Amino acid sequence: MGELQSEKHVRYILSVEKKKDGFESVVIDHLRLNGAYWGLTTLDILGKLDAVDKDEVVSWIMECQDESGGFGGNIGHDPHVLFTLSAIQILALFDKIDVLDIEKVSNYIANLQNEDGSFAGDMWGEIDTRFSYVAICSLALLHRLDKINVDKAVKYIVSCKNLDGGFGCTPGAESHAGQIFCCVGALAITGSLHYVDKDLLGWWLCERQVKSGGLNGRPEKLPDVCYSWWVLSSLIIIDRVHWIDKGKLVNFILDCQDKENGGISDRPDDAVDVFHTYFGIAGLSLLEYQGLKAIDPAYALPVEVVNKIFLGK
Ligand code: GRG
Ligand code: ZN
Repeated sequence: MGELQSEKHVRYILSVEKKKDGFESVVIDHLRLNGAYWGLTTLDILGKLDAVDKDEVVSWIMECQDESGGFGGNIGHDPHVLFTLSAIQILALFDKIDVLDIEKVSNYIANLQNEDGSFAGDMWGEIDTRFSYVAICSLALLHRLDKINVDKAVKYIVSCKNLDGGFGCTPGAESHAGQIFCCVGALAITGSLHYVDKDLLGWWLCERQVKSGGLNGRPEKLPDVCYSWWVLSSLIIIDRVHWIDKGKLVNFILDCQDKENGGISDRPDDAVDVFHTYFGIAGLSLLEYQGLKAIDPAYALPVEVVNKIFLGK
């Protein structure tokens, strides 16, 4: 178990897939925009964002923008709202949102809203509450929520609420911790948390903690470090985080570290990846582990970044 191996995790993120020496080349070759967001946000939580070349990352991001205004996962890739949020989040980390043509990006996102309030992920039209969250979070960060019908967006999310208090990807779909994060996060951002039955949902979420201290995403499933983000952020937003054993969860996450080469895996002794390294460290930040910057549970960005955007300081 032991302590958080912060320095090793920084080195791991900077050299993912080994043999590559620069973070940027790794991002460009392997991880694309989502990966860049996971890696860079983790570095920021660890206080090491200055280890990367900001200008290089920003110009690469801008090359991922399609003429529609949306962003692709890499240069020349088709635009999708998921990558568009990652682009906005990374620019927010670097305090560079002003390089965007905000009108163009926000029009791209707003055009993905359907008549019933739901959102498509891209021009192909798949609908999922993940895309509702991503669209709402993106537009909020751009101060452009007025571009969409927020009431309808909220109504659609509420229509995905289940009798167990959780939320699914579409109306009637099973509750899953990942979708719950998306729905609760979007409701928090739009000031609509009164639609959540906090005790009922809090009960479902705290039951995700298993004997080892880790959290699973649904009943009867294995624990996985990524749910330290999806479940914990939701519990914090609805003010029920004291319903789980935080100490045991900290130990579970620390147990998933590669103590030699850095990185965090989904569960003890599995192979590490950048995705779970992010969720482990972001989870520890939510658990107020010492030495980590605080992360905002709804925007999935450091609190200081969110404060700068909304409070100007
Ligand atoms: C900015 C943090 C952030 C997110 C952007 C992409 C997104 C919005 C949210 C994704 C939410 C989601 C659905 C997460 C779940 C991911 C996951 C681990 C799925 C695995 O599900 P199963 O059923 O695995 O394959 P289990 O754990 O149930 O066995
Ligand atoms: Zn996982």
